Amino acid sequence: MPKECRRRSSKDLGLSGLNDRARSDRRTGGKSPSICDEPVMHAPPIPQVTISTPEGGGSSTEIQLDEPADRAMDCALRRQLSTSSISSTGSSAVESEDDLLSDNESKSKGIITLEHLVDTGESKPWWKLKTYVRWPLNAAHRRKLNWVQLAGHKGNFKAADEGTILKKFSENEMQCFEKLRDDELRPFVPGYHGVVEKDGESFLQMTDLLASFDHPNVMDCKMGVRTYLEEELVRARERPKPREDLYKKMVDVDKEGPTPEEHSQRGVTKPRYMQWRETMSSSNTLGFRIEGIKKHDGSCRTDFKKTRSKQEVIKVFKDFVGGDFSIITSYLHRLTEIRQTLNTSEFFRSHEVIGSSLLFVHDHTGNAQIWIIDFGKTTALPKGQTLSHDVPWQEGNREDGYLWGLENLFHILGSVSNEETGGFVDKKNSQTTHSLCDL
Ligand code: I3P
Repeated sequence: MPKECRRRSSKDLGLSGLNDRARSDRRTGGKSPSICDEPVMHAPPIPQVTISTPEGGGSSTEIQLDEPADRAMDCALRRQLSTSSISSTGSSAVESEDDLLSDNESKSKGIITLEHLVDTGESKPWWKLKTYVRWPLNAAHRRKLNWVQLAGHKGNFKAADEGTILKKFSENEMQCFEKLRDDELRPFVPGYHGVVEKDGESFLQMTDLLASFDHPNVMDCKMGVRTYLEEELVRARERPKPREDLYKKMVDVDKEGPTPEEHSQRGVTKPRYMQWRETMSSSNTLGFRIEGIKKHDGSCRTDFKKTRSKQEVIKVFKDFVGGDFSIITSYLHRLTEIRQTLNTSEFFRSHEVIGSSLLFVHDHTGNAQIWIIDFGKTTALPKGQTLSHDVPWQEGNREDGYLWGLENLFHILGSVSNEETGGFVDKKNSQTTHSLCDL
């Protein structure tokens, strides 16, 4: 079995479900970049943070994998937890610092399984409808199913009323959604419908972004050069907590990853792991990384931890659109809108955006959209302070490299478009995209 089928990791890959045929009836219906061998832009220097940890480590315990009953279940339905935007513990009406900073391995829940909700037509609680099934399903069976694709910390999502999903409550994310209601970015983020209680827990109710798609293809790109909060660094320095689960994840990808000290204590701290992830993937070099892809046929890949170069990223994008380059053009239009809106958004200017993703979704009808998702670690700056989002991070300046990553993403997609169609023209700006390599 290929590795990508056994080990999966991604964050919030899809916000929610694939819809049955009935719902699909409502579906909505010059010169451009060259490909360079080098990263599109030079990465801003990322200060290396080495946190020495006590010999023997802290309280690392093995991550608890939540295996489904049928271990032989089709690999496409399983993936390893990678991340989540926020706490997965408790009902958390008020989020603690621990929740926000999330360096507690108890929050990791291991294998994430796509949970299928069998549409029996009866009104049963969501959890009674949950079942694990093989993919691909035969056509008749598939029509009966909606699934909710869970990612991030296990249990973070639940099915809700048609067209919406529930995400585990996070004070931080809720505040972001409240502010985004009045911000120019509103059309580019999931619709927010408030806080709801279910089974004694609080959730944020959000629009199901996949509801208007028929068998969507979904890609999650985590934005920014930095995926951890500055507070996490400070805390790891003051109270280093080596984690065995992160050590194991590191060794899985690269046996040489841990330092001799980390090997001997079989643990790495959260920021150290996050920095390593950024270096192994394209976060540091391109300002974004591919976290996961789910295709319309149900296949799922999250083995992108070492997808680093521009060429590798281009290859993944080409495969994602399956040769339909008109989809790339649609994505470029949407990215253009997002870029323009970010430039004028008060929310964006006044927030450090960490761990947020762009969710790419398209289907066979040509419907293609991108949304900005996951605000669990997006934090407001002190009043009056703003970020430019495109200058190098230095500890203390809270810059996240978001716009820098967006620019690279834009030019990489432009490269793909150029190969096939001769280029994407950004009509609003009356110019053709150029790779920064060309300039
Ligand atoms: C995870 C990823 C997540 C992070 C999670 C990591 O690694 O970096 O962003 O969650 O920390 O384990 P990977 O992608 O390699 O699986 P947060 O973004 O919430 O911090 P966690 O284990 O503390 O949840």
